[in-house]
Amino acid sequence: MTTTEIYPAVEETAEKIASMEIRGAATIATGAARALRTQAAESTASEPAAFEREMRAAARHLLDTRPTAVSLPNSLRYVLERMEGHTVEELRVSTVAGADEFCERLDTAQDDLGAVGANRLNDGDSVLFHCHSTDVMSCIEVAREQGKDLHAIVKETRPRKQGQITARQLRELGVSVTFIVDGAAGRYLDDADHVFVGADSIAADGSVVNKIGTRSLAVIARERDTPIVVAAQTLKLAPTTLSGHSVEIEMRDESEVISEDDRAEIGDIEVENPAFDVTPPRYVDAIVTERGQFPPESIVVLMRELFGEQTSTPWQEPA
Ligand code: RUB
Repeated sequence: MTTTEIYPAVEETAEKIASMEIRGAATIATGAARALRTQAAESTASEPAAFEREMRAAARHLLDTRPTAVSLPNSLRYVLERMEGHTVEELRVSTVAGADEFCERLDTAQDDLGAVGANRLNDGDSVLFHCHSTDVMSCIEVAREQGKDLHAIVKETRPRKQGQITARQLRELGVSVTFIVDGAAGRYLDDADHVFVGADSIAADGSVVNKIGTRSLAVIARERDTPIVVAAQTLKLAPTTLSGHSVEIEMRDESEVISEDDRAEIGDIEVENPAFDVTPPRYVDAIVTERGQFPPESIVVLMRELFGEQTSTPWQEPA
């Protein structure tokens, strides 16, 4: 194979991420790390430079799939920064080890985060959920292990209805579920003790980028004094926002919102499908991470500690 070709495992993972068969920021990050691992393990490159070029090309291919989830570049960065050695074999071993280490750390981080988030929940509490987040589910899982009885109000989360995944997993954890359409959130917030949401990216000013609808939910939750908790591993911190960059909001296909037939029947309309929105820090009570919980305004301190001021782009070809 030529040095710029993408291996089938990488191609397949990229397609699954783009089509959302692999979805949710943490799962996207693990999927990408595993794809790099497979490519490293199976590479037939005979020269170290060719191996490195292949790995960078694979990372760039994965990077282009979903622009908002910062866990994706953070995962690629973690693996590629650990690729080192003078021979193909050394490069292979270090890259595979980097990918394995990334997936293990992510698992541990999610468990640790779950323990912090569970501390916010009391026996008998009602929690309102938006979309589906594995970081949020980890909090609920730990709370259930602690024997806390919980009730869930689950928003459908149009257009892809990931609320159904949340509802199913909550039932598996023994949580009673009231399933509602998105527009009913205001009414049901009166019954909720907390709102729990995940994040795809968190900016240096504490703004939370998450599934579309999070912002309006946070605004009405604030109006009712219902605390809104964001469960997000530090993998979701977007280091480029430290230097003034903003997080790109992914626009998805209009077919997720309306069928071609319905659209034709309505007449000439413009359809837009932003996948995510930005919730300003003033609407967020706490960001729960594996390093403890933080008021959103202080997340920048953690970001500097973890990433420093410089963000590397190891997938780019050296000049
Ligand atoms: C999913 C979504 C989730 C975050 C966090 O969006 O917005 O809340 O990704 O998930 P999509 P996790 O379905 O478009 O990927 O906690 O699992 O990383």
